[in-house]
Amino acid sequence: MGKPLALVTGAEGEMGHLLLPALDDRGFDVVALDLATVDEALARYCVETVRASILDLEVVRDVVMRRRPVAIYHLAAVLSSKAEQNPTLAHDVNVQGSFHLFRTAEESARRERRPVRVLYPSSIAIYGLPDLETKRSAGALGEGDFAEPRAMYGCNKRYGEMLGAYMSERSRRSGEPGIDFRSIRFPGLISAETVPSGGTSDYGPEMIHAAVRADPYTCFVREDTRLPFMTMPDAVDAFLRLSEAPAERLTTRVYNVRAFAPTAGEFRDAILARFPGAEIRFGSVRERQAIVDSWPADVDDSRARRDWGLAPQHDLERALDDYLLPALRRRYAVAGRRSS
Ligand code: AKB
Repeated sequence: MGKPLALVTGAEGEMGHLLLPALDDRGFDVVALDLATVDEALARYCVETVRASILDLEVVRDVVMRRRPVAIYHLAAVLSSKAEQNPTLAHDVNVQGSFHLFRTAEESARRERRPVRVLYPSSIAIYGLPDLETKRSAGALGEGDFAEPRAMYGCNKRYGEMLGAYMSERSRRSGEPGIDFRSIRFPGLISAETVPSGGTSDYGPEMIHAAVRADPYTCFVREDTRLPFMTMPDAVDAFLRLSEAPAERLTTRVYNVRAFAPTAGEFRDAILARFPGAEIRFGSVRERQAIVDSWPADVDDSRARRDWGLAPQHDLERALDDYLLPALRRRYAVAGRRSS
């Protein structure tokens, strides 16, 4: 029997950089699909790379039907800040693209007579707090609290969650193979491999990358803004744990995860403790501030811990000292040597 095959859409994005090697390590053949050319360093983990948009419906269908993946990690998305600027594109990619992919995965499942596991990164953006007072008093939100998004990306992701859960349940009831949909609402993610773009939790990673590069940084949210975060290795570990969990252990198809929840000011203080000369200012940008003000200060991840053993390794201190700063110092020292 050949190796199981996983398809990763949006593979060249932030999560793909750690997910592809992790899937390879776990014995998967990996097919990567992305709008951009997949980086050579990543392509070596793949049996095929496909340069296409998730909206190239024929190409997506061809890849799924030809490669017959047992698992699909659907990472392709337009993130929250970009989605507010371009809601039509966000709807096309996040809603139409997902709908078509899920339908094609279902078609493949029926043909192969076995389910296709669909792993879907959702987001804290699906929450919608009406005002700051409610955000402060609500504390850590459970999966069912305030799930009424106030911005485009959150609306798109909430629909994706509901669509996936609906399709899974429908095939379970009918006894026909279909998609086995599993989703994580990720908090802000911080990677040493990549700098994010298009998101609204980006201020956290941007501040850290800027400090290591010795660049001044103006943070686009207020100092008292609080959001949950997680490092990318912990996020990938969570995704793989959920993917591998026996179905009978799962009590929902959509889980919260988190690792630490600092204010932007606490981020700055942790960075200043390590880089006393770092120049970090605050200059809140109204549209982006409104987005994060509607997101929760924290989420309750107890269901993920109980059902499939969520166990993030990095709190903020360990994220900086054990993962981000050593890797970023190496990365920017190498970049500095290359450009000098
Ligand atoms: C974004 O800021 O849009 C993402 C997210 C929290 O889903 N990082």
